[in-house]
Amino acid sequence: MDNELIHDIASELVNAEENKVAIERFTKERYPDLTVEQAYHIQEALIQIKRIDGHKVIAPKMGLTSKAKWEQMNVDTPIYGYIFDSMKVEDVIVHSNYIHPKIEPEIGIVLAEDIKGPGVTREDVLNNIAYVFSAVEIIDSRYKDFDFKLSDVIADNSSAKGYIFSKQKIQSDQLDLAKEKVEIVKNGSVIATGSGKNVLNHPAESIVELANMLGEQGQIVKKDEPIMTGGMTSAVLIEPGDVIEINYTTLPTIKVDVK
Ligand code: OOG
Ligand code: MG
Repeated sequence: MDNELIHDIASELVNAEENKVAIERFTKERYPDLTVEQAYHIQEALIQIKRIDGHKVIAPKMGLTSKAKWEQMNVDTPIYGYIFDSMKVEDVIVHSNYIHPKIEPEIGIVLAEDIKGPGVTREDVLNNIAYVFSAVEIIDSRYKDFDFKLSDVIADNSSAKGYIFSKQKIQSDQLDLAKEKVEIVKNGSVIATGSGKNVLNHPAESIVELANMLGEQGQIVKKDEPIMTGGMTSAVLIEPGDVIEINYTTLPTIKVDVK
């Protein structure tokens, strides 16, 4: 796969996002043998296109880190992508800005010092947390019906499209990240529950995976970046008019309306 083709596939994904028209996954007919390595090259090209368009990378994010997500998406390998400044959402999700948005409750971690894999351990991460926060990720796969294989979703920047972060920063000694529970309340009913343990047994393991995956590319995980560790429940489709409340045990509640 040459650089021109990689760039063209990345452009198709960016166009799908901009036009809000989902496309067929690449592995279905056009590139059935698309590898994970090629997919990360497409993701890099996509990030580059977004940068040239004026979007600023805020942080890497992890995805597919819980059994709930593996079962929902039929993919069982953690992946990473990147979030941009332009993806920030405050109190209202404007449904018409998306193709078919879903939300996921996540635990966010900010590191105190840069770390570089491979060889990073859970202890390394636990001893290096500046603070934690609650997060809601809005995912919006550029593929029809969220139908993708691992390589497709990697190329598509792990379906990233939006994020809401709690304003409050919580010190990590105020809670046990694995025991932290969450519930999604949609229009007054609890529709999903999960916990930090669902995320690779401990959300710090998600940062371990990230550091070790990026380390293989000679890249570091930087301090001060707000990193989402992956959905704690399966993702939930949202519709205009929905009133959403995400309640955690200790982390701040996040409320959002869908218009
Ligand atoms: C891929 C994105 C996964 C997560 O938290 O698991 C992700 C998808 O499910 O569309 O962000
Ligand atoms: Mg996510």
